[in-house]
Amino acid sequence: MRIRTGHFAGVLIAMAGSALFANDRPNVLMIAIDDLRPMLGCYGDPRAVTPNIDALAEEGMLFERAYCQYSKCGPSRLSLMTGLKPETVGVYGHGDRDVARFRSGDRNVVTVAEWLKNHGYETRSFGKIDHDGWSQLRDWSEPPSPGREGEMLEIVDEADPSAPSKIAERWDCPVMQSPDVPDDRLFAGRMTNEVIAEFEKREDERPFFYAVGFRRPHLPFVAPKRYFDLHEPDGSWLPRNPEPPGGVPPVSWFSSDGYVGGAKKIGILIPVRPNRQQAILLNGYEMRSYEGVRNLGIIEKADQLKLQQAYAACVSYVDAQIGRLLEALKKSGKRENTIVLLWSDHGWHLGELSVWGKMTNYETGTHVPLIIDAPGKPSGRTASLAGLIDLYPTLCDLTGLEKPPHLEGASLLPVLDDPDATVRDRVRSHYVRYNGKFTGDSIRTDRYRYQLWKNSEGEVESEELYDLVEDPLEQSNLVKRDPDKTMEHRLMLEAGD
Ligand SMILES: [Ca+2]
Repeated sequence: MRIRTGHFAGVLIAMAGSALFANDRPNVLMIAIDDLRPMLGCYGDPRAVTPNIDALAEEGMLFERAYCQYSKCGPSRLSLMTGLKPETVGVYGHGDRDVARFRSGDRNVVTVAEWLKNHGYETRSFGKIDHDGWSQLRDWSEPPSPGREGEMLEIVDEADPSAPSKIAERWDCPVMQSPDVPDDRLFAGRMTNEVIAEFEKREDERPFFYAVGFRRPHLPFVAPKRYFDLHEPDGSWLPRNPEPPGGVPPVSWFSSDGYVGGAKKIGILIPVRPNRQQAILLNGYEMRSYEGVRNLGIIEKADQLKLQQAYAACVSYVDAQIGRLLEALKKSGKRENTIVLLWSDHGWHLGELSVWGKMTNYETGTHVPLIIDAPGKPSGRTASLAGLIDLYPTLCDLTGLEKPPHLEGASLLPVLDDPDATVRDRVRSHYVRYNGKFTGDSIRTDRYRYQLWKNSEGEVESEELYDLVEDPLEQSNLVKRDPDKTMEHRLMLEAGD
């Protein structure tokens, strides 16, 4: 069943909001983790060592079925911050032209940060919140503190790990490093120190909205050695679905289209329409663009395990920083009156469906961790469907603010009050390949995932339906076997939401 917030309920919420004085509103600590699939203990992943996020999940509400609206950093974050669907924003790239288009267009709406700022909040941004270079000064009470330019590519000097870290050259950057260095030799530790110092010295009377963005486990997988030592991958870590579903064209699962130019420079041609075997051998080019991974061909199992260990190490490293952050919040005396919100911008394939990376509309590409710990709300877990697009209206409700009229998501407040409640019967994800040559739309419903890819002529390139109860690994496309269920989902997808 789909529940819509009626006009009357909206008026009540707005009235409740206006009765709150600005200084009585709860603080918000929003923790963003880059490229984190739900490889967390609290999501039941036995590979994870994440005690601090697990503890936060115990205190808050864990959304078992939360999904991004776009499986790539910039568009996903723009959607979350603006409360608009990626296809409404219309920005799919990370280039200067894309930023300029967003800034100059009528979709440059009030973001959730600016909305809170306009309503009396001190708003601050640390690390990666918007995509690098995209932050809007008007959103924040002080200029964002993103770290050094290119901080994503932070590595240590292998010859002298005790030297300050440096920024690697793209395409020459090692895919992983495990230097034996203190946590704050690397960005996540340094940034956490900075936020903790702010908590310690803060005397501002206003409620705060602190947005803290960790850049790992995004590639390159660099973390202090002790976090690597926490993990000993074995064969059980390898994906059970390393092959794409049979008969499904590469357009749906081939995620290397953003790397055509770079690959060409090293003599590798990435075709627009590879056949299945070519696509498998070239898939995951985001990762292949780093040093230490083969440029072509299936990643060997021993290397897969090393990559998995490195990814898990980065997750544990970030988890440890989140523990420090939450401890500092507690010490500041503000924990009880602070909403803590934790999300990742999209999922990440660790070899599932031949993909190493993001940029698919499958479960693994779109499923994200989402935890909301709000004062006065019960702790628990919910199977209610949720999207990152829902966070803006949810934060409005939790802080007692009215919602700006442009929002396209649904407030998760009913679910925070009752984990059995639902606010949506589908979550939509969108993806555009080769600058618009192919566009994919997908919906996750209670039981199924449906995908439809079309070319720029509007012709169907791929149509897929997976029963996630019978086939959670998305190996068996039901489109031919179950035309009725397929049509039902196609109509739902085309109806919008
Ligand atoms: Ca990302």
